[in-house]
Amino acid sequence: MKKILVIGAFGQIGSELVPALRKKYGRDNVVACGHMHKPDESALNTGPHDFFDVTNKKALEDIVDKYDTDTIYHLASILSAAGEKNPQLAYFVNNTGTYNVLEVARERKLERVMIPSSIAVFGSDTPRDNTPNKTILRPSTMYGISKVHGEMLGHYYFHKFGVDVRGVRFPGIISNVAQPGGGTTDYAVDIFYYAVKHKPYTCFLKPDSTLPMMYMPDALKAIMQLAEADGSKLKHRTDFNLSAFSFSPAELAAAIKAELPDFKIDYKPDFRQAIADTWPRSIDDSAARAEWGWKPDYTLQAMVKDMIRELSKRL
Ligand code: AKB
Repeated sequence: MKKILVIGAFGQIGSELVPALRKKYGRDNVVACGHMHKPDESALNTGPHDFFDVTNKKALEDIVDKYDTDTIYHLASILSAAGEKNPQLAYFVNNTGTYNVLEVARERKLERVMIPSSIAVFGSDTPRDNTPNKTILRPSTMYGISKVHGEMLGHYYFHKFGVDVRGVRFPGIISNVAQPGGGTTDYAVDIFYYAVKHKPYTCFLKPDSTLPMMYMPDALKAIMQLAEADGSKLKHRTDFNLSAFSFSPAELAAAIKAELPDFKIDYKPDFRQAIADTWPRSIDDSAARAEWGWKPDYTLQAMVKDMIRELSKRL
């Protein structure tokens, strides 16, 4: 039976990935590990959990041994906007954390390591429409640089040491459970919290700033499907482009207005606009589709309806 360690388990993706993994592999086989995010008691009572700092290699080794780990999902990362406020911290946490995970996986001969990447690997030299899998990677943020580093290091550990490292380049992720923290795409989650409370929303990106996005159930499906994919069929490893839908703030606002006609939005772009301006508008994910059968379930309209339904129940 698999013994899975999720690092960064109480962040935006981890908060929903842990329950999904527990459903599939059993409650006691998935250990939720946090450091900076401290969840409430109800989240802790759902299964095994621990706290440690992934930049401390000895602490990581101890946790991997303690839980007899064979698979790691390494989600701990400082995102694009937060990383631009403290690039030194983003460099340290993102690069050292990934290096430690790969080193421990090599030394302990772990079965698999999942390290998500991001559309932040792309930069202003990259084609912005239908961005290919293999293209120019010259990001403008420390977060993007650390994700390029993670992809390349993962590739190196696979070819040099046989560590089975896999990863997808996530677009902005929209979810109704945990809120993201410090990303350029966070507006696409925040906006729903205002809309269902019938409050006007001020968006930090321009109305026509189109970015690729995805609903959380598709993001979970992608990472779990890639983890289970037949390795012999994978030509890529750590850098699969993924696409679901793209929209601008104005298009998202219109889709919300179709459900909640009193919703109002205005725009006050800040430093995050310069980051968004270097990211793709749409993504070519044909490699993921061909190599492991990726296909998203949610359209923009289906995501908007579901977000409003779920948040209205809770808020
Ligand atoms: C961010 O905005 O930094 C993240 C990402 C696209 O990786 N959501």
